Amino acid sequence: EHTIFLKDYAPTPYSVVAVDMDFKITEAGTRVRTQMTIEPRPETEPGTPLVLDGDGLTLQSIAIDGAPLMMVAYTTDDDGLTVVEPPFRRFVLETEVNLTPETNTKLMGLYRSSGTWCTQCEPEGFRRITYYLDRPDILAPFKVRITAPRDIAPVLLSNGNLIDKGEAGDGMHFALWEDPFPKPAYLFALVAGDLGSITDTFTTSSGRKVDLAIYCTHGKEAECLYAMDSLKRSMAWDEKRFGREYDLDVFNIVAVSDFNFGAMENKGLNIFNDKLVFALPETASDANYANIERVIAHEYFHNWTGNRITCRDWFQLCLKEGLTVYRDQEFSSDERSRPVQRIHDVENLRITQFPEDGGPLAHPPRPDRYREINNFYTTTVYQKGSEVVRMLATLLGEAGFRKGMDLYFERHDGEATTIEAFLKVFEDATGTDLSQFSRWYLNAGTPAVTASDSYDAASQTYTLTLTQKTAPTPNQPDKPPFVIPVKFGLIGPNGSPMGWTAVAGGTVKDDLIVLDGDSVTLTFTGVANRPVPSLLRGFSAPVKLSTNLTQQDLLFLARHDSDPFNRWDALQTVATQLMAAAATGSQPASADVDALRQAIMDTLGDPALDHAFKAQVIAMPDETVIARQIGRDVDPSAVAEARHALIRAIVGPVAERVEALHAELQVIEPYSPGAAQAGRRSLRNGLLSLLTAGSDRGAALAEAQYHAASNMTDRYAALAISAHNWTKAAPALLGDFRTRFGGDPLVFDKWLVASSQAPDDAVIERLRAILAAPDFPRTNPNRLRALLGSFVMSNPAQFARADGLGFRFVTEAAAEIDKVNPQVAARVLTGFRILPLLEAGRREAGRAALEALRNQHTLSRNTGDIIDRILAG
Ligand code: HT7
Ligand code: ZN
Repeated sequence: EHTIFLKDYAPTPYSVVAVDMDFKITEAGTRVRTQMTIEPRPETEPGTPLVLDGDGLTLQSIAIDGAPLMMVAYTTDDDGLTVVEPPFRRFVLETEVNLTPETNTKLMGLYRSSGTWCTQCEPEGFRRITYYLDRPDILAPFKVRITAPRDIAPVLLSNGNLIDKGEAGDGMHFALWEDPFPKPAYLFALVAGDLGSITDTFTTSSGRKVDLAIYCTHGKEAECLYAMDSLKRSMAWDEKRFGREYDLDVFNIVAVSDFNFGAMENKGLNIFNDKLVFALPETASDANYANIERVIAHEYFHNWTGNRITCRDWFQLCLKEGLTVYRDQEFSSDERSRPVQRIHDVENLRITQFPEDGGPLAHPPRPDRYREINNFYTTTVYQKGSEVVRMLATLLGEAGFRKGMDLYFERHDGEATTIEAFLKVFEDATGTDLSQFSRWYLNAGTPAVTASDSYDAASQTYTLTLTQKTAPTPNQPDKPPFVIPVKFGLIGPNGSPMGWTAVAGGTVKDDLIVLDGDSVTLTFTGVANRPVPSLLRGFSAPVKLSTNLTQQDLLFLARHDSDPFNRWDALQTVATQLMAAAATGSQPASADVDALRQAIMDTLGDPALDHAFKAQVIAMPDETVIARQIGRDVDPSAVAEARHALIRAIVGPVAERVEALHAELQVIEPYSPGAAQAGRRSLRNGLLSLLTAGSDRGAALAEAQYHAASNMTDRYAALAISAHNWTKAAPALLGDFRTRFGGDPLVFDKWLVASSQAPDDAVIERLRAILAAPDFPRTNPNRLRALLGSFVMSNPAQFARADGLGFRFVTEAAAEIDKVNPQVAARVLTGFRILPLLEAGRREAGRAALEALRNQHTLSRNTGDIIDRILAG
């Protein structure tokens, strides 16, 4: 099937000067009339055909400058419309199509969600609305007229500013929107429906008053207040941190229930998955609140990084996504705790991106080919893309990075540009050569960095050697060395930082080593004692670090490192190593377990550390992280068992103290989603998790907490912990939760997630029954992802069962979902990327399930592409 290559990029022969659209919406269907003012580019030859994209459209009429086109003057097919010989001057092309948004289950283009008409155009949805040059380097100002029945659609929204509205006869009304900022079609949006709203205002630093509104289903208005608060804080932060002001008179957000992604940054009209807007303490957890804040910020920040400056082509996706994730992570760090945010983001990277980068779906943050662009909205483009920007900031320093960003906004405002242009602004602003650095964008794979050290007491010399190596990835057999910023410190025997008088052998500036060759050996002189090195502080590069540090050294770092990230990481490394060893047959020595327990208890007792950080320290490594540590021939059941056994060994002797701490930490003040209270709850629930997995006391405690909880954070934690450990009470608690909240779809998702995490052998049967129930909303992406996505990604022992039942359950479900919504099906199937990691029997069972799916069904390009890449890997 057709592969698109970056090397084939060429501008279109025609540009679009302006777009006027007219939507007539009725229950019977939607008529779309589009007038595009088009002109040939200076280099275009006369007679060059105009080729417009279209997907599933049927042309009703076509005219140029008002004159209908003869049949011979144009052709249409499945991929679009061609005007054979357009005028060789500026002209207006008018087309008309009829859409049936009611039957659009792919949720791309114009569709209906709970009766509301809404759109999703990124990346290639606009061509499902009208014939167009649907690519991000075509920028034009849009005027959009919407006419619809007033009773079913009193709210009519599009991008930009509202310039007119009124009656349109026969119970119809209209609104006219104008977006003065030239934009690519993927940022187009339209909403029409009967919606409630909350409103507010924000005054920008230059005094412009912006009207803010969040639209939602009637009755949900109070649940939008936290989102509104997050929006105002985001707007203020972008002014302060990046000097970026909002540019229109209005900023609207709409929450919809059926959405393929988290949210969409359409110019002036962000559309959100409602799970990232609605929050009340009784129905949303602290994690939900933090996510809402983050995604509201992310979409708002796109106004500058994505909208004002957009991508030249979809290969450049991480130009806007990686950068915008970096910006939202920085926002969350400033609003909450920086170290806690960093740990959270790195954990997420290791659990989601490292497996992608080390498996058959690996691709560079800036890929050079794709078959289906929707399959490249990945954790590599988003999260690794952010890490690459973060490394730039580390290498250039805060001031240098800001200078580069200022130049980026100044030089490229209003353009569709590239990763190369992005790197160039930093080169020009700081005089740094970033040609080797650009490899981070162009190469896939997680570099393995190895550190080894030695100390010579006689000469007071400390030697540190760092090497890097990156394994081959699909289409990229050889990896050149990356520029790896390694932040570091040396710690003396009493736990305080150690200095040196001189260093030779490589580039060291303050606390930064730059590893840019295959290896570097640094010699530090004037080092009074043997230090313990703290390397990759703050996770200064997205690499896998292995060191020759002993467990004792690591636990020393866990106690003494001034870098909170490395304190956390040292302890996690010890736990991961012990669990990986146990899963492959070497039971940990009891002295090692005792030492780890002691370090955990000391951390818990340290009054200088905050609750949220302690919660992260005591959270035991995820099963996927342990599996990666093992590296090959993994038996996920053995991993789950080893993990469980180590938790029992750690907690057993201290269960009473842990239980007392759990009791002590109860929050009695009224609920607030802020970091302080949320941190306290996360520690308390982390303790509950340890107790439930690691002692006989936990199950009853979890049951009691479930019933006594006054907020969703505590209730859901108790439910999820009970389900995950499949306690005696778990089935009854799941039953109670379902009846208690069954009517709220977003809470129903929580029930689905908790249900999918059960470790018992009957879990697949139960999930099958849930999915097969006639009233299961099988067209809603949130429901499907809650059930299948979390099963595939977070229940590896059952998903990768030796008998293949887990694999077949998922492929059979995916075959059905693919007919309705290929994007959702494809994403669920990415869970099969773990196959190469598994022991042979499971690997073959997984492959057989995928092959059966591939051979027995006619699949979408989305799922076909994912399966083929996994099977080839
Ligand atoms: N830029 C947005 C991506 C997105 C999307 C992609 C494919 C299909 C549906 C989609 N909805 C939104 C989201 C973002 O990164 O902010
Ligand atoms: Zn984004």
